[in-house]
Amino acid sequence: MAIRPILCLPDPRLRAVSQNVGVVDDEVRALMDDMLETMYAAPGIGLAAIQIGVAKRVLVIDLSKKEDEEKTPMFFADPEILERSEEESVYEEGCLSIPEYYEEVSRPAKVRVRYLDRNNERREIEVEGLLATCLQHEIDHLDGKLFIDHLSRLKRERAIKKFEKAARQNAPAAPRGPEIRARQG
Ligand code: K1U
Ligand code: ZN
Repeated sequence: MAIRPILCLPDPRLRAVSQNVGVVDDEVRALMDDMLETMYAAPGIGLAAIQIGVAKRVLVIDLSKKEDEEKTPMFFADPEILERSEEESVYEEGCLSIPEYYEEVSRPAKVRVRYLDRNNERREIEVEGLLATCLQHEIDHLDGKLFIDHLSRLKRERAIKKFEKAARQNAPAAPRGPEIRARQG
């Protein structure tokens, strides 16, 4: 198992649409293990494969709160939302790819989801509460969507600008070409 770097806004790979895996084999299980370790280390309650740069429709979730609490990891491959409730619920969401930025998002309160589990068994679950919110947030990642896409245009553009600026400031300085040195010398 390995902790992998998490991509952050404005990395364009976060906008990729991920591909179905079809079968959960040892390679997909190894990816799930790396994702789980990366999510626990962050820490977070969910992670989609594209957040570590892998464009496969795989996600992990663990909503257990305390470090000493027994871990309850959930593994999903090729998830599909079959039904969404009309009723919505609002939750203040965060995202490991948009660090230290939180906003309220409204989503369907209940969803029915079909997926492949870690043992390649096809399953269907109906979920509500934080699990419904987190699953929808992670499935959005698989479609290249971020939670800021659910906000007003003003809030979304402000957030994107903030992270673009941070990325520019953290970027290594461009190497100076000989013509610049010649002009200076
Ligand atoms: O997908 C991600 O970026 C992970 C994200 C999941 C999520 C959080 C809240 C609502 C919907 C989806 C996170 O885990 S952000 C971090 C977080 O919520 C958290 C971190 C430590 C302890 C408890 C929660
Ligand atoms: Zn996220």
